Amino acid sequence: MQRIRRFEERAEELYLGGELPGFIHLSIGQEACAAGACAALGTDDYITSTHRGHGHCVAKGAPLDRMMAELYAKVTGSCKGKGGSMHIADFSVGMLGANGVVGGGANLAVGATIAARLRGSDQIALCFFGDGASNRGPVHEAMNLAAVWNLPVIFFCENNQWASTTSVKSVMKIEDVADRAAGYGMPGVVVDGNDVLAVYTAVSAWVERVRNGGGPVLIEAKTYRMRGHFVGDPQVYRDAAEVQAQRANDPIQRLEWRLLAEGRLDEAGLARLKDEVEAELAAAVQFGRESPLPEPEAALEDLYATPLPGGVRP
Ligand SMILES: Cc1ncc(C[n+]2csc(CCOP(=O)(O)OP(=O)(O)O)c2C)c(N)n1
Repeated sequence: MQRIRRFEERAEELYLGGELPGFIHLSIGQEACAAGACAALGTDDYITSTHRGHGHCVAKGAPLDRMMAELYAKVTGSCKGKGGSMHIADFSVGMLGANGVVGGGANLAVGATIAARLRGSDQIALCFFGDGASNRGPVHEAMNLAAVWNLPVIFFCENNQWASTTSVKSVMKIEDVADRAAGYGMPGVVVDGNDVLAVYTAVSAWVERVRNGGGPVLIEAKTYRMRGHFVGDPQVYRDAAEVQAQRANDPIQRLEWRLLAEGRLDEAGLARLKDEVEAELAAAVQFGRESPLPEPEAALEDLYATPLPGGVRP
C-alpha cells in the first residue's frame, strides 16, 4: 500500500510540474482494495483494471521503474510508452490493462478466462471496476456470461462513492452493488474496502472455489476516493468536509496503527520500510526521466497480432 501511495503522490507532483503527458487518475485512499485483492491471487492469475489503474498494477507486482517510464511515455515503459497512465498494463505479471472505457475490463476478464479454459489452464481473473461502471450494460453482460458458463472470474467493485462528478446515491436505488449478483445467480459480498486484511480475507475465501469451477463471485469493497477524479479536478461537486471526514479512515494509517498496536511492527521497522519505498521510487523516477522516447516509427509496430502459421490470426 505504501508503494502505491508514494508512487501516486510522486506521479501527481511530476504531472503538476509538467513532466508527465496525458491525464492522471489517482487511487489514493483505495490502496487496500488493490493490495488486499491482488495478494490473494497467484502471479499467473489475471487482473483487469479501470482508468485508475496504478494501484492495481503495483499490487500485481509490476516493477515501479517500468511503470514510471510508462507514465513518462518512454520506450522502457511496460507498454513501450504507448499506454501512459490510463492504459498502463504489464502482461508479465498478468495485469491485462487499465482502461479508458468505463466497465471495459469486465469483458476482458471474461475473455481471459475463456482463453485460459481453452488452454486447459486453471488461471482465474479478477476484474476491478467502479460503482459507476456497475451501472453499465457491458459489466452486466460479462457477469451474466461468467455465471452461465461458470467462468473463474472475481468481479471486484471498488465502490469509492463517486463516479467522476456523480454521487453513487444519485444513480443507484439500492445500497449495495453486491445485491446485483443475485440477478445472475452468483454470490454477492460486501467488504470494508479500507481494511486491507478484510479485503485479503474476503478475496482469499473465494479464490479456490472460483478456480475449481464454482462460478464467479461479486465482491463489493466500500472505499473512498480521496483525490479528485483526475489530477487538476477542482472537485466542485463535493464538500471538502466530506473528504476531510474520510481522513480518519485512511487504509494505510489504519494498518500502521494496527501493526504497531499488535507489536508486529515497531517505529524503526516502519521507517525502514518507508525508506526502502523511497529509494525504489527515486530510482524509478530517474529511470523514467533518463529513458529515451520511442522512435516515431514505433507507432506503426504492435498494431496487429502476429499471424499464426498459415496466416491465421490468434
Ligand atoms: C463508456 C464510458 N462512459 C463514460 C466515460 C466518462 N467517464 C470517465 S470516468 C467516469 C466515472 C467512472 O466511475 P467509476 O466506474 O465509479 O470509477 P471511479 O472513477 O470512481 O474509479 C466516467 C463516466 C468513459 N470513460 N467511458
